Amino acid sequence: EKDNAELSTLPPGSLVRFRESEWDDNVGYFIKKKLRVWCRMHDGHWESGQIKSTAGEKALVLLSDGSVVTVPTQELLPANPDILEGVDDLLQLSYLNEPSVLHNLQCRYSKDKIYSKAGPVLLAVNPFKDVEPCGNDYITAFRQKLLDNPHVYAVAETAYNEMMTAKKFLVMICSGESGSGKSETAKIALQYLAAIGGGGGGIESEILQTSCILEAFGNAKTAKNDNSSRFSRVVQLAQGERSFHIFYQLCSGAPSDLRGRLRLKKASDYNYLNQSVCLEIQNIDDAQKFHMLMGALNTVNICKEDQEHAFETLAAVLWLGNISFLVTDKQNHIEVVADEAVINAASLIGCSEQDLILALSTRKIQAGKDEVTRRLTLQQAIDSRDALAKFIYASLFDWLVEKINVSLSMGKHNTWRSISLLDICGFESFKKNSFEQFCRNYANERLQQHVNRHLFKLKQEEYELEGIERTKVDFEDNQSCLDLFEKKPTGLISLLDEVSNLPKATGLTFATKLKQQLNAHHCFKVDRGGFSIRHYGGEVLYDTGEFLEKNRDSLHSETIQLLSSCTGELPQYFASTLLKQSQSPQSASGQLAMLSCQRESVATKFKVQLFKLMQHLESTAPHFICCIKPNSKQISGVFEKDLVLQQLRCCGVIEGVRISRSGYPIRMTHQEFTRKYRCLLPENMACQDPLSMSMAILQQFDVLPEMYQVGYTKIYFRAGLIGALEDVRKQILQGTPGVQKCFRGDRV
Ligand code: AOV
Repeated sequence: EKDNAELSTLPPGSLVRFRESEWDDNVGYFIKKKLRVWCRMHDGHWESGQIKSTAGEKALVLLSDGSVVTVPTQELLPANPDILEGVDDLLQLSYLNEPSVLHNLQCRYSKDKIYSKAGPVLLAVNPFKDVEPCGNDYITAFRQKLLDNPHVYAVAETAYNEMMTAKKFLVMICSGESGSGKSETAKIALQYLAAIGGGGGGIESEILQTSCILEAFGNAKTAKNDNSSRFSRVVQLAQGERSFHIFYQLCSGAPSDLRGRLRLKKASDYNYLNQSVCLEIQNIDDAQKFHMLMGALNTVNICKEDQEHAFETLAAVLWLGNISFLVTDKQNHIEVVADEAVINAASLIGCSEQDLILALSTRKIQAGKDEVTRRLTLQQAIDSRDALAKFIYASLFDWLVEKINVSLSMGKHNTWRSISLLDICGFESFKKNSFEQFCRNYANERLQQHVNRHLFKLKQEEYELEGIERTKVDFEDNQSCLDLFEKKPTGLISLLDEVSNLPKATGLTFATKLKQQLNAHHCFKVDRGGFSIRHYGGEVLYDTGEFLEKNRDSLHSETIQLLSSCTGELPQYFASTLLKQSQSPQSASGQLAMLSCQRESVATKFKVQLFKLMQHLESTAPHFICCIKPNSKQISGVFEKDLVLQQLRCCGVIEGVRISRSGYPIRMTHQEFTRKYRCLLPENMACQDPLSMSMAILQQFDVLPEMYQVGYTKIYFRAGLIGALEDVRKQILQGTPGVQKCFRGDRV
């Protein structure tokens, strides 16, 4: 009940009678004591200040810029003492509210400290320039434990040790939004692991070179990231974006004999590339990148013949995109224009022009017992051409990964130990969200559950190990949002598949179906032109407009048949792999027919892959790295608080921190605690073992037992306690007379 002036004259016992409610972040203590605060301004941003006086529900606050404002007390949150400014681990903060967390990260970022910890999670704020020291010297320093600051190397080192000692399967999970630095972070981790685990047999450079290859084939320029890991982008591009780098690299870097064999033109001559009016990336030389790629393919031992096959396949995709159609009747039926695009595409995949034309313009349909051939309409033909191009490209990518894996594992033993690096697409919310965001956000919802459950488990295990009372650690599980997606037959994915199978259905049909079935679900709402979902990272509005087209996989038996009859080595291989994946015991032609009707929708395929990934993750010990994008301009030195806060919520950092702080968020070893606070004890008491001394300090201050737990090696506190002890310590160190007097033992 006393203000600062009285505080210093009271003896410790009566001075601090800790009550839980007083330590709540939002009420009481910090206002009464006029401590430093965060003050929420009209526009929602937080300013730091000091309470000057209070009257009822209002406080007069002196802001750090010298101005004074009157604010409702519910707009105030406690700020941390100076001593905690820029700490390595957010959990060391006495107050873990959002402005404090943001301030800490910004403080570190301004000093080029891009890595911080949030308990077991490493936070990496994208510097958009080279900052944190990397390279061999630092690898050695982390290996020899000479450095222990938060760093990707430290996470990789812990994971490596765990793998070697506990013989475990490990995974390092990089999450974060597009352009936040996941791939770069994964590469830094890979660099460390390759250096310490390569064994000097040359595999290090092979492994590192794989990034160059995978990026060429798997990455593209987007509005958010010049080098974004992407999919499905072969046939459709948004303004200002590019398709996969490899196409541009090939077009500008292929030597003339290869150009001749592939009948290659400039990138601007291909429809799949020129539609977005963006053919180059600033400061990137595609031709030079092509030479680096050739070097990488050689290092990884992809033979010349296979390289040639891959380039042929890429050129075939480009030529397929140039195939055009002529509408011949009122029903919109088409004929294929037999121009150089058809000639070149057919020759590159190894089929006759006539077969390619037939596959792209007709479809066989079962009418009773008979099979009739129907001509395709313009839209059907475009879909069928694009589906073929997408299938060929996706298969090429899988084939390449397989080749790399075979090459890297050549002559090496299979082992029971592994570290996986997961570089997952992050949670996304744009003004307009479609099927892609639907899939991404669903995957993130699953991953988030994995993270939360793991952090929760870690917390429980730690309490048990320390032998302290079992404390109920609550956390918000997102199972009901996952049910919204996965439930059969009334979850979003089942309903989407059901409607996608109706030939005449539109986005509106889908929206109506959802309204009928899901309106009662608390995470779901029918909303402007679509629906919205309450994700753990915030509400996202989805536009149902293109959902059905994107979900259908319109690869038909004609196209599969065409590929399997091709003489080109890769097209044939792609078709046979597809057939092998189908479990049907029928003849090849029977299988083809079955396959085209049985092919799963994109959403279902995605769900199956996600389940496989989750299964793998369940069996591995995870290490989490959460990447954060400090600004949307992709430049260094700018820290936009709102953007960062949004990501901290989306990455689940705030929730993770909440889990870690529920129960007793602050922990210190007894040694650390007594080293810091023994000055609070009268001299004659400061001579015991650390555990007893910790207890003595707490008793001296009459701290209520429910505010702390004493473990075998550590002491755990409820939020806010350290902030108060710190205030008293500061006064003692500053020699405030009343306090000194008290601590000399003159108890009242
Ligand atoms: P992402 O993986 O999270 O996006 P990237 O790893 O591609 O993001 O990073 C985007 C860009 O940020 C890089 O091209 C670098 O310019 C810069 N960058 C990121 N991390 C660092 C770092 N540690 N040091 C220096 N620069 C960095 V996506 O793949 O779009 O979801 O799909």
